[in-house]
Amino acid sequence: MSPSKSAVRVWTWALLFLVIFSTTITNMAMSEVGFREAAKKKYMSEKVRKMFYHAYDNYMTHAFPHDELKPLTKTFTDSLSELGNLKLEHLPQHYNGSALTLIESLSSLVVLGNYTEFERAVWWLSDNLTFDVDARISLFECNIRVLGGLVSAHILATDSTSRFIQGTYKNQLLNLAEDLGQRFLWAFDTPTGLPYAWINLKYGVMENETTETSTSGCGSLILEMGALSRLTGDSKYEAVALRALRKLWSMRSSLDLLGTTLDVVKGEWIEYSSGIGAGVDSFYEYLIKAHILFGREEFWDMFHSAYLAVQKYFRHGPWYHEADMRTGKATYWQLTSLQAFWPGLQILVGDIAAANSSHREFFHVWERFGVLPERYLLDREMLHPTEKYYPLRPELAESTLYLYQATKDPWYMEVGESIVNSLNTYTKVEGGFASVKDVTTMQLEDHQHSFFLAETCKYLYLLFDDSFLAGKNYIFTTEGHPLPVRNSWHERLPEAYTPTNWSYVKSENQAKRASAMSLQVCPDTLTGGRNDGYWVESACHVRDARADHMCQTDEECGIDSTTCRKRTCSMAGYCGLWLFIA
Ligand code: DMJ
Repeated sequence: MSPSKSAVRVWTWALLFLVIFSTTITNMAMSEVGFREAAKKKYMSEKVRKMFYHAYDNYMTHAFPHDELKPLTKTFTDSLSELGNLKLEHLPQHYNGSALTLIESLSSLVVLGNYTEFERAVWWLSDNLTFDVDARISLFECNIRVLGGLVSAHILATDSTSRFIQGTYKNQLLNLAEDLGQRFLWAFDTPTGLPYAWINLKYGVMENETTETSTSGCGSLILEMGALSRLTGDSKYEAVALRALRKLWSMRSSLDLLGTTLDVVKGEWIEYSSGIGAGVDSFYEYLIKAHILFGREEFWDMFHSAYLAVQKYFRHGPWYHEADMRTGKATYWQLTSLQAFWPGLQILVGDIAAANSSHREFFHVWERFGVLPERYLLDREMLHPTEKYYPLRPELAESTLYLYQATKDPWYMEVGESIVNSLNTYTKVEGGFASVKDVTTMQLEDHQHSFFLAETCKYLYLLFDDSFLAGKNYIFTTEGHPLPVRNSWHERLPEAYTPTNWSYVKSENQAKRASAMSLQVCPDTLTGGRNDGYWVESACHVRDARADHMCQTDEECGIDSTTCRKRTCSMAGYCGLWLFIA
């Protein structure tokens, strides 16, 4: 062998060794990272599990079967009655609660894998719960918390893969849900079809009842009422909710904006200013989620127009202010804690960049105060003088979960960890978890809201342990109750929802684990009916009409996905994104 040949052979072996060595080191490092990440998830999910049970056990000990726990005094409040009414002027004399927190905990118990307690709760509710009670309730709150809690739990109890109740469960939760749904129908008996905001569960709409409601009050009923119809085979629940939603949508302005409050008898707006927070938030959420759950294009069309209008008139960088629905002019420059759900919604439509940037801002505010204040005045850079509270709301945790599911960026787990630590530091007391009255002093208030168990704990747990989502496609109601996306509930499954359409869902296994939030549901309409795997990043993004990006008119350029502004066609025939960066 010539010296040069042997030198080549030595170098080849040396190179081979180097490649194998570095691959082994990289693999070891990667499995080390993977191992650490898995250990962290385990540790954090256990921490959240303990939080849930601290809240739950204290409720069961000191408050059950009343509605919610007062954790500081270890007593209870029958808060389903008049929930959402700050004036509390109609408090009933003979109402002793409806076990609201237990109903709200049902789906969380399943997410945590505690079937024994779930089953115990189901039997207790089956034997004891009645809606024939003299209590004035908010249609919106009772729908999302009670009807949603019961319908979701019924589905979980009858799921073919469920390990419990099989055979012995005789649809008791569904019967209760139907009884409640029947009572809800009283609210819809108006000349417009828009429902009253308040009904008495025993007597229906009371004399001289207010005719004022909110956009979310009449526009966020379709998931629960629709699910009730699909489950019972009785279409009337879905029909009234759909009629109300259509009426509401018909009241939009020429800018595709809606107000915040309206009169259900006159069918006229009362408050013309609106945003994406209180009084409106879940209206947007239910349009896209109804599209996902029922596959109806009508919901997508409403959502798409409404979403574009929000991005156009409310959005200011990563923030969202309020605007007058008639003019689109900004009214209030405020961050409200409820707005923090928006990045989660943006994940469902694939607007990841926008979701990420808003989520970061909300998290900065959380970090600054330790929790998220109810209202922060953006223009004056100060807290709202009276709304400095944090009632254990879930919205930031919710968006964090959606962003993590969509990106798998471990940074979102750090955000989750920080939220968990704040909750334990500032709000945990011996008798449960207490709301924060004032974020500047961290003074507490004697109230553990039921959504802390239905949503806050659930979203945080799923962030660190998503085994509940494996092999299933769930959509979460605005109160965090899971509803499965079923072919049989779809008039037509949105094309983009089919995993094979998504080039990045590579293996069978991945496809099975993909959930609505990680798939980002962009209907096929956005792709112009094409089926070539072309992926639109954002619901706000209108695809350039010409594949080569050359254009003749501005109309052919569509809308940019991150700024949501129209692109312009340059003299040379290129769509001018650069114009907006400048
Ligand atoms: C919950 O009841 C629901 O998320 C609702 O849509 C908004 N408010 C609370 C939680 O903050």
